[in-house]
Amino acid sequence: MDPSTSAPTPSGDAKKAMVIITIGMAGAGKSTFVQRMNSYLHAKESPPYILNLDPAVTHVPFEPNIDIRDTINYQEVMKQYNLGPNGGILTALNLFTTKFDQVLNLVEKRAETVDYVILDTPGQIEIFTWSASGAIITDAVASTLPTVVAYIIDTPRTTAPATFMSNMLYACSILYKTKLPFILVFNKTDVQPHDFALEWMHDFEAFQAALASHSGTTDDEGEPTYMNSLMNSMSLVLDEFYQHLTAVGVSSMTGAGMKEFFDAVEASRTEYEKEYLPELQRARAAREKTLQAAKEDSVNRLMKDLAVDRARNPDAALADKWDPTEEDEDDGDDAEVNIIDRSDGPWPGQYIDVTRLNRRDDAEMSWPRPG
Ligand SMILES: Nc1nc2c(ncn2[C@@H]2O[C@H](COP(=O)(O)OP(=O)(O)O)[C@@H](O)[C@H]2O)c(=O)[nH]1
Ligand SMILES: [Mg+2]
Repeated sequence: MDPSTSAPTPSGDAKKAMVIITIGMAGAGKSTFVQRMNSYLHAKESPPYILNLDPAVTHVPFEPNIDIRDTINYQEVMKQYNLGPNGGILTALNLFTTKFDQVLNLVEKRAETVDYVILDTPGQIEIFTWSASGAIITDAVASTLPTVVAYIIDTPRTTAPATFMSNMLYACSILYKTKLPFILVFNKTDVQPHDFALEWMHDFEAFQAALASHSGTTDDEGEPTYMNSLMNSMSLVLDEFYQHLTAVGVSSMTGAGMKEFFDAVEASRTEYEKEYLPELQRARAAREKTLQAAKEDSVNRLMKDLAVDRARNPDAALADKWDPTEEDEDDGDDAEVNIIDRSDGPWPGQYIDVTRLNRRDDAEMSWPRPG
């Protein structure tokens, strides 16, 4: 084995699988990119473990190991909650998030045998900028395994400076929300090379020049429009954001740039371990400390109340004892398990009864909960 790949991580275990979360606008090419990663990794004899989190997709170009569509019927969700497509996707994902501990359990088990776990997500980017389920999913995944966000950009459709900026602002808000290592993936370079984007990112004056040369940037008197001045100022703000990013150009169609992408992913592993992980551990320790203090405080108060109560009512206290003959009322409703790991079937995609399969693991089901 290559000694560099078996180097222990700071936590002391063997090298862990890396999670790649693809995020981006609808049509940017997330699913095609996931398929490209899939075939690239298959060629390297390191097949990834793939999760499809898009409940509304009718066809995915790859065979996911876990598919939200096996658990949640998005059409049914729209009907039942009287929602349109956007609300339907969001609600479907929220429902799926309630089962995410089971998903994570399956992922964690597979993480010992695969090098990469890949998440394909729906195009509703709001999920990752403000919805609870997006944050729960990214936090849960990232507190379990080294994680990187691959932000997919439709390069041919982002050549207008204003579109470019709005796409970068989305990326920016996801970066600051997740705080995870982040790779900008300029996709579709077979149609449009991404050098213009790199130039704009490295040189804000070049971006401002591009902005000024676009029509509609000056008003009737030749003064810059409000939008134009706003974007000029924002390009300065984004300059700081660009410092923290890696950008690669790929074509999911031809496979160009995939090696550079995976080099960036490996570099993110170090960033995750050096920056994200210590921060996570600090936050976790602080949370545990306050939780412990709160627990002790409430136990103390309870004991005090109880003592006062018993002193006041000695007769009642005598009768107030646990009765061992009383029925044990366990409704057992947590036993329901319906996340399907397709790769456990004799052949991919075959339905299997995981209810029985996973029961025995329920006892050890535990994952660190975020926030
Ligand atoms: N030319 C070209 N088209 C692409 C590339 N990647 C994706 N597409 C096309 O872009 C469209 C949207 O892709 P899809 O993967 O479904 O996007 P998603 O909504 O982000 O999952 C499809 O028609 C793809 O064939 C690429 O690298 N080059
Ligand atoms: Mg897709």
